[in-house]
Parts: sequence; C-alpha cells; structure tokens
Amino acid sequence: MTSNPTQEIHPVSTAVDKDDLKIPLIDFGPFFTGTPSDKHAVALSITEAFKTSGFLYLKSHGIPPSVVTRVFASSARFFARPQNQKDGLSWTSPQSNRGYVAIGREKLTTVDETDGETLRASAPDIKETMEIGREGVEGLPNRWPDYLDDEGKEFKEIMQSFFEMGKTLHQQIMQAIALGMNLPEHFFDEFIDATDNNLRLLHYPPVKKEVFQKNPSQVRAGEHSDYGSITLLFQDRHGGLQVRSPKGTFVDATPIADTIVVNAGDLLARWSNDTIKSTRHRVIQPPVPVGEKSEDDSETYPARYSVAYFCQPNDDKLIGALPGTFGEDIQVEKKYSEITAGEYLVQRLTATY
Ligand code: FYU
Ligand code: NI
Repeated sequence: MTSNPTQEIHPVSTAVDKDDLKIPLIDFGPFFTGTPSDKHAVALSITEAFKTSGFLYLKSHGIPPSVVTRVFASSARFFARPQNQKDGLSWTSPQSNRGYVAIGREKLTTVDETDGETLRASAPDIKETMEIGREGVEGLPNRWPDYLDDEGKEFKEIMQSFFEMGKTLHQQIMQAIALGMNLPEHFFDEFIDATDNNLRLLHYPPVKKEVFQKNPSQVRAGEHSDYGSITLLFQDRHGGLQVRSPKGTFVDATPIADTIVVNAGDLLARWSNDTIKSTRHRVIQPPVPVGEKSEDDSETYPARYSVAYFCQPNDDKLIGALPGTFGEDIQVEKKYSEITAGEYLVQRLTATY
C-alpha cells in the first residue's frame, strides 16, 4: 500500500502489484457520502479494476467489522460440530446448492480437458463448506442446524441477517459498475432484486506440511473462476488466496484487515461482452509471514476460514450483452448467446460436484 498525503480524499491505492497484476484498494465511502463527482470517481475506479485485473479490495463497504467477526465465530463453531451433525445437513443438488459439503466432495477446476474423477481422487480440495441460499424458495430449503440446539438457532439468525447485508452491498457495487459503464445508475437493480445469491462458509482445516510436499498439485481450493456476477470474499488473516496474473503466475492476494476482496464472475464477464474480466484464482497453503519463523518450524499449516458471498442475477433473468459493449459504432459483435442466470449457474455447479 502506498501512503500519500492525499489518501484522505483519494479513493484508490494499490494493494497488489506483481507480474502485471495490479489490484487496487478502493474506499467505497465517498460513493455514499461524497459529492456527485466523488461518487463518479469511485464508480470509475471500481469499473476500471473489473476491466483490468477483475479484482479489487474494498474498504468502508458498510458491513461493520463486528458483524464479520460474529459471522466468522459462528462459522467456526459450526464446522467444529461432530461430523454426523454436519452430514445430516448435507448438500443435495446443484438446483438447490444449499447445505454442508464435506471435504473432497467439490473439486474446483482442473484444466478443462482433464477427467474430473481422476483429479478428485488424487488431489481433492482440502476444504469443507456450508452453502446458504435465499429463504422461502419452494422445495429448496436451507439446511439450518437450528433444530439441534441454541447455538444452531443463533447460527441461523446470524447468517440470515448477513445474507441481507450481502444483498445490499451487491446492489451498491452493481450501481457503481452501471455508472462506470455509462449505464443508468439503477440499470442492474431489476436484474438482481430476487437475491438468488449463495453465501458460502469455508473451513480449510489444518494440514500437515508433508501433504503439500508429497503432492505438488495439492491445493486447498483448485484454480477456478467464479460463476456469477460478483463475489464478496471475506478472508481471515492467514492468507493463501492467489490470483492469476497476465503472465500466468499466481500472485498472493494478501489479506488486508476490514476489507472485502471483490471479484467479477464469469456471468458478469459474459454479460459485459468480455469487457469485464473474470480472473482465475486458487487457495494454497498460507505463505509464512515474515518474522514468524517459529510457525514455519511446526508440522502443520494452521486452519483458514473464509466467507464467500457469491452474487447472482435473478435465476429467471436473461443475460445478454450489455448496451454499449457491442455494435457497429464500436465495431464489436456480441460474443455470446443469451442464457438465463439460473440455467448458467446450474451448468457450472454440475461440472464441479
Ligand atoms: N459456488 N458460485 C461460485 C463458486 C462456487 O462462483 C457458487 O455458488 C466458485 O467456486
Ligand atoms: Ni472463487
């Protein structure tokens, strides 16, 4: 991060800059409290980030740190439950995309032509997740632990309220993108008002260092790009997230306290006729922090927790190239056919489970 005397009024600094991958740290505050020209400047910097690296760090995003702390604490208590309790809440289908996913069940990535089954056997993702969707969808209930005990009831309340906060932030970021793409500020509102989003809690358990040494292709989460409009990623302090640079290397996206890592998904890239980038990323073992030699001497890498809020347009919305991203005047053709957001998501989920 650079520190400069104009930081107070300037909404952008650089969080990551390596191998031609530049990820800015953007202060969202002036989007809400600034002058119209401040608001426009923030919108432009957010849009520019999505068009170049596909990633940004966002601060002053409106979700209080105390809320995030509660979500992480509740998530950790959930994953600490006996395996049989978690298995009783298991994920059933891509259509639902709700419930508990045990270690090894989802295998992200792989190079496209690779046989998923083979890779799943040799190097499954070392993570377990809990997927939470919108409430009240006929036939697709969330798998809440509320019937187990009071802690389970509290988990449900905390996650339901967080789900609503993610909805709001999704709407605000899409408003910024709309302004940054010369569309009316509320262009996207009607496309995303159903809250067909997916809140994913992740737990990467402690791993023996030898596991990574013995199998160089072992990762905590395989290389992939996200599926929807945008993803809001809350990370703990351990690190391990890496983003693919234009040079093809993987660059650490080091955690910055009280920020959210926001990245564009494949459906937004498609919607924007590829003017917005959906960049590949993965999670590996955490880097050893400078000055923490003792941690490096231990036999295991510590656990990592993160929370990914995958934002999605309404399932029934047809997604076709946005105005201004194609046409004779700019000599660009539409690259993709129209598809509903729901159909697109189910296709993607079917490929990884
Ligand atoms: N699950 N959306 C994603 C994803 C997993 O983008 C989702 O619902 C990517 O890992
Ligand atoms: Ni991802």
